[in-house]
Parts: sequence; C-alpha cells; structure tokens
Amino acid sequence: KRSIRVAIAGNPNVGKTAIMNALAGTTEKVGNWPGVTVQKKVGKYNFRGVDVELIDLPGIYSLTSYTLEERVARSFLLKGDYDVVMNVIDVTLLGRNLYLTLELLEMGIKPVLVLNKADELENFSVDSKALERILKLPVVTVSALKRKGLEELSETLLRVATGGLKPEGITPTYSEDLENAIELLSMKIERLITEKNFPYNLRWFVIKLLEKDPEVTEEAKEQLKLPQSIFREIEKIEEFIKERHRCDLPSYIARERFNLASQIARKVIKSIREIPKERI
Ligand code: GDP
Ligand code: K
Ligand code: MG
Repeated sequence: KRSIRVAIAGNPNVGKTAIMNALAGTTEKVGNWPGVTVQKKVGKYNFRGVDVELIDLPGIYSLTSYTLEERVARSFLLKGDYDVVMNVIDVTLLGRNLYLTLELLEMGIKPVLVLNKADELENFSVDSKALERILKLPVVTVSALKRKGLEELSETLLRVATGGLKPEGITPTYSEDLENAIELLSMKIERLITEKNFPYNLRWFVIKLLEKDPEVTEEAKEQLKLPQSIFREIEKIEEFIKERHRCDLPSYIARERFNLASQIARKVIKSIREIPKERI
C-alpha cells in the first residue's frame, strides 16, 4: 500500500489534535462533516514511503446517537472508509476513556490504543503490555507534548493498516442477565435478516436496540421492517431488568460498560503512590 487512512477517535481533550500536529506538523481544515457544522480536519505526512492521512473525528464520550458529534463519528466509523482506527486515550483518565474503547470493540472495530499524556503520570504507571493482553489490541504509550512514542505509533498504525499486524480484539462481555438478553434477541433477529441488507455487527446492533438507540431503532423499524414482536421482546427484557436491577435498560447497559472499563483500568494501573480516586 502506498497510502493509508487513519481515523482518530477519542474523548474530547485527550490530545487528538496535538497528536495530529506532532505526527503531521500541521493540519488542514477540509470543511465540515456532511450535514453538520462540526469542522473536519485532516493531517498528512509520509512515513517510510507511505502517505498517511489522519482524519480527526469529533471528540465523543460514547457512541450513542444522541449528540451531533456522536452521530458524525459513528456514521464515519460504520461506513469503514479508513484502514485503521486510532483510539486516543488520556492515560490519566484511563477508566473513563476505556468506555469508548469498549464501544468500538462492540462495533467490531479493533483500534490501535494510544495512551497519550504519558508525561503527566506521576503517582501511577500503566502496564501497557497487560492492557494489550486484556483487550487483545495494540497499545502505544505516547506524549504528544514531549514528542515521545511517535515513531512507534506510526509504525504500529502502518503495520495494522497494511495487514502485517491483525489485532484480535475482545468482544466485551457483561453480566449474565445482559448476555442472556443479547443472545435471545440476536437469535430472533438473525432469522429475520439477510446479509445483503444488514451491514452491521449483529451483537452491536442488538445492544443498540436494547439501549433504545434512536437511529438504530428507526432503522430496525423503517428499513429492516423488524416485526412488532421484537420490540415487545425488548419491553419484556426491560421489565425484567427493572425488577432485578432497579434501573432502566439503557442505564443498566451503560453501567455494565462503565464497570468493565474501570475493572480493566484497575488491573493495569500500578500505583507508585496512593492514587486519588477521581483520577481513575
Ligand atoms: P483533542 O480535543 O482531543 O483534540 O485534544 P487537544 O489536542 O486539543 O488537547 C487537549 C489538551 O491536552 C490541550 O491543552 C493540550 O495542550 C493537552 N495535551 C495534548 N497532548 C498532551 C500531552 O501529551 N501531554 C500533556 N501534558 N498535555 C497534552
Ligand atoms: K479541544
Ligand atoms: Mg481536537
């Protein structure tokens, strides 16, 4: 391959723009994302004879479809017009940032994880090798500010984009109640769809239906014409979850993801001194 496209996903303020500038020198504005007022920026550079194009997605905390930024980022990620996704993480807020990583994995995306702001680590360190093993994704620790780790980052992006390195990526799994619900609904929907009109990862689609995601729910009703029985099933599942866990289904799923993200963070954070709770 002579050129590769890298989509940059991450929470706001994790250093996406800083990394683009550090890698590419400058970024250029290429207008707005389609249909919205969110600005689109790209950065271009050459690494070992390969033209690399970096595409800055809007900063997002989650991949629901409630905000404009989320819809723009999500539709870009779903269309797949890139060779690799780099998921930039503020390493000082690892647990919170891994929430989005779990959502990317749910979509079937296997990103390169970039732990940025490594220069800010004072009271703890992060075992990036352990994180690699847990998520089965490549992890690169960098500091855009100090220009550290950039060579390894470019190298890793290139290897993944050209197929030399194939991240396995885990499928995040949650509580038994949630897993049972996902399985039940997946089985019912699988029988109703054909591959031709269904471009999504089924598990992701089912989780989004359970989350009452507006875009996915509308698509399920309008385009896929899933029968009423599916939506009645979702209501039944919600009743069950409400009774057992005393919260609505979307909040329950968010909580499960949040719990898994912080569990993983706790496993890989090595305390040098006592860690203030709010930083995890
Ligand atoms: P974006 O919203 O993800 O594009 O984040 P920005 O690139 O705008 O950076 C957000 C803030 O984090 C800015 O104040 C940057 O100066 C700071 N920042 C970015 N990278 C680093 C880094 O490696 N180390 C430190 N200490 N700060 C950084
Ligand atoms: K910013
Ligand atoms: Mg930015």
